[in-house]
Amino acid sequence: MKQAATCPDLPWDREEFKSQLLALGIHYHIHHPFNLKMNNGQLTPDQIRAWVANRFYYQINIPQKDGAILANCPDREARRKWILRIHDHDGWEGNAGGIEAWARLGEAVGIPRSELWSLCHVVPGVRFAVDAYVNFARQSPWQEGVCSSLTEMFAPKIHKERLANWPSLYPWIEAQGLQYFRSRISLAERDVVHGLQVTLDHFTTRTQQQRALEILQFKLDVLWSMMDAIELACSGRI
Ligand code: AHQ
Repeated sequence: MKQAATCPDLPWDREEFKSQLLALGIHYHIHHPFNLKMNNGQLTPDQIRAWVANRFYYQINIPQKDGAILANCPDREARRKWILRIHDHDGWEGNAGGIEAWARLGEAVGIPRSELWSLCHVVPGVRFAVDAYVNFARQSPWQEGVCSSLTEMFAPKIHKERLANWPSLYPWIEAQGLQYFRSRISLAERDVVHGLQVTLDHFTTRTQQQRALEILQFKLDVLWSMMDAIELACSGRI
C-alpha cells in the first residue's frame, strides 16, 4: 500500500497534515531578529513603545477580520464558535476585552490612550500587512480565513516568553500592562482547537492541503513583515 509521504498525489492523514502545518512554525515571528532583541532585553523604551503602538493596529483589526469570516460562513455551529473571537477582542458584558487590555499595555509602556488610538505611530509596512490580512479574510472562503488564524498554534509560547522575561528585562513597564499576554494563552489554545478541526476537516485532497500550507505561510509572512517594518522604523531609517 503506497504511503502519502512517498506518493505526492495521496492526501496526508490528519496527523501528518497537522505536522506539516506545525513545521511552518520555523517561520513564526518568535524567531524574528526584532523579537529576539525584545526577548533579550535589548530594546529601548522607545522601541518597545513603537512595537506596542504598531501592534495595536493589528489588534483593532482582528474583530473586523473575524467579522469578515463570519459574514462568509453559512455554518451556524461554526459561527457560534467564531463569534467568541470578536467578543474576546471587543469585550462582552463585564469583560472589557483584548483591545482595551492592549490600550492598558500602551499606558503601561508610556503611550497615552489618545495617542495610541490616533494610530499616528503606525508605519506603512504594518498598515499594509494588516490590511492584507483583513482583505484576505474578506475575499476568501471562510475555511481559508480560519486556516490563516492557525499562526496561533505558536502564540502561547511567545506570550509566555513575554510574561517570563519582561518583568526583569523591562522593569519600567507597569506589571498590570502584561495582562493581555496572560489572557491570550488560554484563548489562543481554545481558538486553535476549533481552527485545526475546521482546517483538517475541510482541506482533504493533497492539493487542498498544500493550499492550506500556503495560506498559513501567507499569515506567517504578514506577522514577519510587520516585524520587519517595525524594526526598520526603530532603526531611525524611516
Ligand atoms: O494577540 C493576538 C491575537 O489576538 C490573535 C488573533 C489571531 C488571529 O486571528 O490571527 N492571531 C493573533 C495573534 C496575537 N498575538 C500575536 C503576538 O505575537 O502577540 C500572535 C498572533 C498570531 O499568532 O496569529
